[in-house]
Amino acid sequence: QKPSQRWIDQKFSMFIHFGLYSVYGGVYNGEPVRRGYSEQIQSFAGIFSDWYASTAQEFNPVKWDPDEIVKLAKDAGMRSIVFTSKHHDGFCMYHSRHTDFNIVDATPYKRDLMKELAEACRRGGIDFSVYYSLIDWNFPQAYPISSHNADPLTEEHYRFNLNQVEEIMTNYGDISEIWFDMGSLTLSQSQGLYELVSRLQPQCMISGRLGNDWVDFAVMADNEYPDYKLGVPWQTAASIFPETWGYRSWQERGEVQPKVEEKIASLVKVISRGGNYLLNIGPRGDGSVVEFERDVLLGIGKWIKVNAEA
Ligand code: JFZ
Repeated sequence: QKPSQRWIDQKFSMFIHFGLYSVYGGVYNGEPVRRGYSEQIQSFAGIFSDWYASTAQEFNPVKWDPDEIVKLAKDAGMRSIVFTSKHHDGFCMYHSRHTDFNIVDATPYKRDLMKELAEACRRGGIDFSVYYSLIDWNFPQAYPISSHNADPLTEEHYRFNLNQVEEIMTNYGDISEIWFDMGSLTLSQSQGLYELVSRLQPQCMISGRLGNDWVDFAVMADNEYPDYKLGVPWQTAASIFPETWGYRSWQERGEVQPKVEEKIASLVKVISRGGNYLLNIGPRGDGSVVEFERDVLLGIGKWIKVNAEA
């Protein structure tokens, strides 16, 4: 069953970084935070956990429209969406039973946004996948905001992750891949998570970041690709600008067309070497898609229609 041929055939997918950090948009106390990725603003701006958590009361993404997102992905020529179920801040974009720090219980929005996206993908005929951070700055035993993101998971934190991965793998239909990120795991922790996912969803492709060789595909950074034939399927993940994945309000974006050409070149390079290209968008805190990012995606889709579709 694995590697999933369906996954290998996706070729081009949408990554979405959307979470509580999107409300900040890379700004804290009225100042742009220039260090680090904007999705990690809590860490890079040194925001106290209780202050950061209280931002949830302002998180009301009423402009988020999952069917529009799916339409954008399809117009771009993408065949799946990988969504941040939980990033390092620990905020869950789905209704978790294992913490209140989630979009249903902690925000005025009160809706399971991830479930609505999964359903929109299904309606639109594209695959749905999740990103899941193994580190969690909101979890009491998780060494919150360590200067290095690689502290080992305690037994209790590991159990918490297992519980959350179980609910994600159970309540959101078919999941094409799970993009585990960061965190140092022992051999048996990597194996435990791998076996849990495989038991619940045998077809689900598991990302290289789970570690200890318990992986189904390797992950490369943008403009990286293996220069020899890998023994495993692989994917290249890229953001529109390398400085951030989450929304950054003060990003200098420039012209759309050169960016379209840059990303088409990456896409062609990756696909022609047998990889999958995963290109990110970072919606605003109100749920709207940044026009520049939308236009880049539509530009790529137009090129694919003219040049690559049989
Ligand atoms: C990780 C996260 O820390 C980051 O916030 C974002 O979610 C990104 C997609 O994943 O950061 C990485 C980790 C490794 C690489 C790039 C970004 N890498 O190997 O090139």
